[in-house]
Amino acid sequence: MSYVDEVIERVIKENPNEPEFHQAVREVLDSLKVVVDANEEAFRKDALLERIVNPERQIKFRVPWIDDNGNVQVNTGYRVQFNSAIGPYKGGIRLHPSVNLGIIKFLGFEQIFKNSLTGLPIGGGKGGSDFDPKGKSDREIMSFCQSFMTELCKYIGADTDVPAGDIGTGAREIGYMYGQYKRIRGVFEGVLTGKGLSYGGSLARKQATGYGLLYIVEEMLKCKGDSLEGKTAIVSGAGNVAIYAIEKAQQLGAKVLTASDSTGWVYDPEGIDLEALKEIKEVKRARLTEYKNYRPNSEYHEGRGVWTVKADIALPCATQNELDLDDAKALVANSVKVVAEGANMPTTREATEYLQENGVVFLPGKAANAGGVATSALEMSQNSERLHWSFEEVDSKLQGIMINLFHNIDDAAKKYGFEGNYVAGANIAGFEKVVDAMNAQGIV
Ligand code: NDP
Ligand code: 2IT
Repeated sequence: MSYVDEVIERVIKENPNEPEFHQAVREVLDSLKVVVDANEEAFRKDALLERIVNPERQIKFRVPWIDDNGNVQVNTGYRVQFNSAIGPYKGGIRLHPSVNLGIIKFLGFEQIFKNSLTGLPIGGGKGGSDFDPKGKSDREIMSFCQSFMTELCKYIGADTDVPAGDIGTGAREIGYMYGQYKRIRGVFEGVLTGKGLSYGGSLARKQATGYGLLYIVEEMLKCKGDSLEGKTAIVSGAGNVAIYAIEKAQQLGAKVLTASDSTGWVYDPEGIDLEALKEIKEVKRARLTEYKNYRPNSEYHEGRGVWTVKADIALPCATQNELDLDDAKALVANSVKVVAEGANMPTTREATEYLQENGVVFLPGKAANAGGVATSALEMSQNSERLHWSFEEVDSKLQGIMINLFHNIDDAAKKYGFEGNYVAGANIAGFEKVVDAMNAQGIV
């Protein structure tokens, strides 16, 4: 059995009931086979892959908080500090009832290679809780965030581990967490990113993941003599990533036909009304059913269905495994040209392979959504030098990072004989830098 297959087998055996983690490890290690096979003896001797798939540290803790009725609620908190070879652990905090250790480990594992691809000095980590922010009052959100940070603050710091937003964690939650960190630790430092602009946040961080997604798609198209101008796009999700992906797609001349949330999706033949979407989601924190009140000619559908709409470009921006084989078949039948992942692992393995086999350009999340964490690293830089950069400065750095990232994964794919396979290119390019740093630092 090859070294890669041996390690995959061990991961499955030693981490039972963590299917998303197995899926992420399998996808990365399978595409590393060509690199690992060429170095098998050295890697095996150093147990390099075993060290890559085992987090440096995983923290699980109780989060008690008091609801508006005076009852005590208890949730579980997690922080997985996966790999610090190239910098302090960096990655978001997910607040969603589906969160468990396996989900946080899959996200933390992906984050190692994504952060490496940004070219910036950030290691991989992720955290979260099974707390559900939906329907909670501001006071309840604050109560949870303060309790969560009371424990988490023992393990993080501007030079050790810097969390940020993810599903269910936006500017409001980051603010409450930051306040509690500062109160307990007594230091005003860049320990979280995605902060408000009045206390150390970076301009363009809010937009960065969605904007970065479109910058990489535009660069890929440019290399084929094409552009986003005049294209149609379908987007899933209606959160931070989806909203700013739609905004940039529209700015670059594309027409976005859909958005979705966990209850349903909207189809707007005239193109999504972004101001309406922002008001519904960012201001009112309401459901997409409201969209029809703003756009009577749009359609609202319960459940899933975004991927049945015909378009040139599909941008999954909601959650993991939201685009499966049947969806991929529908997209191919509708002649989709590009699928680029704004979310983390939104496309199942079977769907990814089907798309690639049918000539669809596929940009994996660890490359395509890296603009968010890259801009978080820019926020860290600004915090360190106690300065603020202008929106234009941050945005142009983000654009440069995404363009470089595209060429990096494109070159890696070509170098190893997988031209046009950006899954292989991203995994290989991300891995090479981490391995180099790990080798240089000895067996730690
Ligand atoms: P938000 O919480 O802002 O938005 C998430 C969106 O996805 C919401 O519209 C939500 O619907 C929908 N959604 C969440 N879970 C499900 C589900 N189980 N089924 C269907 N729809 C769902 O999160 P973000 O926009 O920040 O994150 C979206 C994705 O992008 C995640 O995969 C995240 O890991 C990834 N990502 C985020 C980055 C960031 O900077 N924020 C950076 C890189 C990746 P509803 O409102 O009904 O819950
Ligand atoms: O998945 C991700 O890259 C994020 N949620 C952003 C992480 C960060 O540190 O900004």
